[in-house]
Amino acid sequence: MVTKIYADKCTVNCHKVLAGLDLLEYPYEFVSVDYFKSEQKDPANTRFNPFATVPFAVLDSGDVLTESNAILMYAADQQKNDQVYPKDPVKRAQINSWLLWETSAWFPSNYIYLVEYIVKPLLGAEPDPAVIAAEAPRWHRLAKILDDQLAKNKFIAGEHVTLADIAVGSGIHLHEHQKLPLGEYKNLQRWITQDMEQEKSWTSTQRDVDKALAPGKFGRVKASVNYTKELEQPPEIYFYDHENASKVHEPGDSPNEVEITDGWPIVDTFTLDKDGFEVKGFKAKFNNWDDEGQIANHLYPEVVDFLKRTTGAKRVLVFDHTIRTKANVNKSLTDEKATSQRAPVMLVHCDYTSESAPKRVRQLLPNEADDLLSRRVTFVNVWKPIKHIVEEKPLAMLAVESSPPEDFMKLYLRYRDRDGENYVLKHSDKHKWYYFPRITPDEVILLKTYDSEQDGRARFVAHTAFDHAETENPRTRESLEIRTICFF
Ligand SMILES: N[C@@H](CCC(=O)N[C@@H](CS)C(=O)NCC(=O)O)C(=O)O
Repeated sequence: MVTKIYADKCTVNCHKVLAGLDLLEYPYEFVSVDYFKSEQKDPANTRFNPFATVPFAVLDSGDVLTESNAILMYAADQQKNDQVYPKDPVKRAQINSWLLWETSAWFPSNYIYLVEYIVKPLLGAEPDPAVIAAEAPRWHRLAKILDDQLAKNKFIAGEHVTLADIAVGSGIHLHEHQKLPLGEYKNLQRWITQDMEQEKSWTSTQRDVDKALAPGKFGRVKASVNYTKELEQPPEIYFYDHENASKVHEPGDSPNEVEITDGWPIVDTFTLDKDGFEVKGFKAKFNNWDDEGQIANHLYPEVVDFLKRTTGAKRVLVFDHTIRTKANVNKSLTDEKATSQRAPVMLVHCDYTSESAPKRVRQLLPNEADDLLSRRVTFVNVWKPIKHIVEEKPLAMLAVESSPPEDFMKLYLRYRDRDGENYVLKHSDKHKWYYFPRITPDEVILLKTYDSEQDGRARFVAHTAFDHAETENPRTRESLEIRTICFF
């Protein structure tokens, strides 16, 4: 039996535990307790936790832990994580001091802002300015203490994130909506908005908090994306020097402003069959991104297993990948050499056409192609951030129901030894776009670029990177795209 965590993902102390367990990579089973329906008071839950609070943990021994910080301390010890919760007695006592301060002083003060500015409006009541005015002097005293500490180090207890950061950060996880006056506390502000909010464990668990308590945080962004004009001369790209290269109709000659909707609140509704894209958790064991040569040997087999499990395909062939890292931001799309290393593609396109996909199967598996093509075949890209969350140039997907076949045009790719085909798209006001801001390296976007079935399933999903800085001074997008063929 595995540890069971009873929690409501949106509350402060539950977010604290879920972010901390993710950071510690501690395995657990999640049991939902709806805080706003007061399920923590149900006898089914109070038989474990008589305090009638969430979170609480039921360990495999049957023992129960009812304090969020105690759950994290226990998990850190189980994982023997000396960085997140050091064994050194002094360092540990210092972290414990911050954990106790958080419970006794910091959380109660921030909780008042949370109740006034978030919980009351959600329940249809008005915030009471007198309550905030009464709390403000204490809050400022506490914020100053924390700000001074964060002037010394990147994180509360040094250069690495520890349980102290997870616990202290959780009290202000909705700082904008809590209307916390962070402005004068520059170190505190830097720590929460950059260092903590760039931590993948924090970011991935924060989404459920935002969804429940700060729905306004999700929204739409406007961005210009590069469509292609429908001209008599079809669009082409040459990947080598050729006399015609200068005379072609280049794709991407029709930039248009579009609205792109944050897909996180409805992430579970997207499926490969219905939408042609979906987001899944995928913690690859391989993470040696600086040694590209290792990707095929070590990561491809993980991807094959993962796709068999998620799509039900009998066989999966990984045939190519593209890594986009800092080192190749300035590489042009038509760079002939090292085509596996490129900058994000700022062009609305789909990687295969109804002709080029089967052709690719024949090129890759000539002896088996007839048999394989007699059954269902899909091309699926596995797209994932590497190293850190995406802070700029996210990937946007075009909803299939809003992009009929008439909007797709063939783009001819001229290579020295062969011709290829992509689809590019002409603009339409009906297009509906989605993206997944701040997606983490432990998640993947599965993107279908071809399906042989023509029974109404999504077949071709157009997509593009677009300019949208998520964070101040964003880190360059570093991502990996693995191209696969799934055989059913
Ligand atoms: N000391 C507990 C406090 C937990 C706590 O206050 N939980 C809140 C949600 S964040 C709760 O369940 N309150 C019970 C209630 O309001 O009925 C811990 O840190 O785990």
